[in-house]
Amino acid sequence: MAFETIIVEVEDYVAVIRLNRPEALNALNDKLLTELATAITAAQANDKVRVLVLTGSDKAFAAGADIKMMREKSFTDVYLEDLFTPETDQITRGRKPIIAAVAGYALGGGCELAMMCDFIIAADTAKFGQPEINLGVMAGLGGTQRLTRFVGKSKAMDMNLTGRFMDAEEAERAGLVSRVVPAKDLMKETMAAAHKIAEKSMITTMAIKESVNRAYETTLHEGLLFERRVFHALFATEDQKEGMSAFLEKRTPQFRDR
Ligand code: DAK
Repeated sequence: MAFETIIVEVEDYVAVIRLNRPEALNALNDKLLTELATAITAAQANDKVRVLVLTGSDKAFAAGADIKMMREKSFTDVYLEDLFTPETDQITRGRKPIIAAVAGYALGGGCELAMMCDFIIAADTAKFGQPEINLGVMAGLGGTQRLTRFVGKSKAMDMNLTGRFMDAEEAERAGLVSRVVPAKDLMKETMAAAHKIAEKSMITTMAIKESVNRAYETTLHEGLLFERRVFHALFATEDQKEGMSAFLEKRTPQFRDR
């Protein structure tokens, strides 16, 4: 598939999707989000893909939604268009894991896009922020919701109200990113994580993704119940027998997604 604003490569069961609007620091516009949603949906449906990686450039993962595109829009425009909603619904709907590999700026919609992924690996150059307040608006794709769940109320308020940027070290301390790596190693480390996940049983991978995400949608009691039932269900798979047998026989498991 030919895209203009993203680059997609599939290799060794990992789809790498790179945002590619360097002239605007990968700012998100209709075209980019439509292409991204299309690419992610295709990767989710592709048997040759087990894990997705979303990344940007050394300078910017994405510097937010495209301000030029938004400047002249009215309430009626954004409300009736439901700008970005169908695309982001599509991006977050998939069952295979998506890792965000973030270097440089991840601001506004860029930070929110990274948070739509299952986890974030940050280069030591990464800078996260919700600076929409400086534009006379506020976050609209999760910056007051997902960010609050990740880093807590105090820091989410701080980020959204002051518009300040958080560096990678602070982001790791706050629980926004899973790890920080030197910028030159970002893709090597991210691909190593992706390949490690790609080796597992995809049934288990999907079950884990579903179960962790459930923690954000329900009470602890209901979440624990859900986790237990999914755990029980995995004993119906061949991969459970294979994984446990391989451990006891001191060999590498051969998962078959069955
Ligand atoms: N949009 C459009 N162009 C952008 C951009 C953006 N968000 N960010 C950067 N650019 C462009 C700059 O205009 C510049 O273009 P030229 O002047 O060269 O033509 C080029 O990228 C390089 O940027 P700078 O010259 O500014 O580069 P610096 O290194 O000096 O500064 C920076 C980098 C990232 C600190 C700075 O560019 C910056 O502050 N950018 C804006 C960051 C920002 O405010 N982000 C939040 C955008 S608002 C919605 C839900 C959510 C949203 C929208 C709708 N709905 C549900 C409907 C989200 C909103 C946002 O994200």
